[in-house]
Amino acid sequence: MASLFKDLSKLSAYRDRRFPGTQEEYDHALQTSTTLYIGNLSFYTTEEQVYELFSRAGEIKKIIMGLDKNTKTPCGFCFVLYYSRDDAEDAVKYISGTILDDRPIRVDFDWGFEEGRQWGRGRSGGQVRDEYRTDYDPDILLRCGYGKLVQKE
Ligand code: GTA
Repeated sequence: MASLFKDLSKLSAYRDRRFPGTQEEYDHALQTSTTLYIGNLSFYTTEEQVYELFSRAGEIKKIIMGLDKNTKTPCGFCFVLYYSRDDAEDAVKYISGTILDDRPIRVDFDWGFEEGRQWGRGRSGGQVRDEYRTDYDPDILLRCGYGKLVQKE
């Protein structure tokens, strides 16, 4: 069956500024990669839960939990590596938006995991985007954006 993901603009809105190659190489990686980025995870979601959900789309090669670089604890994202591109595409199609631990998770194509990418890049150790959060979040005490606002009050 023809891939539904031929249109590059539909592959991912995210661009990793630390990708070491050209835009063309980045686009090619996104079109062929079997690696997915999963965002908006609860900090309490375990690797076993991720495995249980994502193995519905196909056989998983590896899961890498995203960690806060200071505390070394999960900080709301992970990478799922499949063996097959078709399975990765199915996961984007059918699992993105699924509620896991009360949160709608985001499944995104990724250019490929490399050592170091598991760490949050935010100044506080977690993910960059959590530092900009101003909304209420059920992980309120953990996702630091809102936490910072509360501290200021
Ligand atoms: N495939 O959507 C994604 C994705 N995200 C969000 C993170 N990763 C992703 N991979 C895919 N799709 O390996 C990966 C990263 C890294 C790991 C942790 O997860 O490649 P991070 O979330 O801590 O940092 O990454 P990242 O991704 O480098 O940050 P982001 O969100 O792109 O922000 C980049 C810059 O934009 C920052 O310097 C910040 O100044 C600015 N920024 C981000 N959010 C806001 C905001 N809400 N308002 C204003 N500025 C913002």
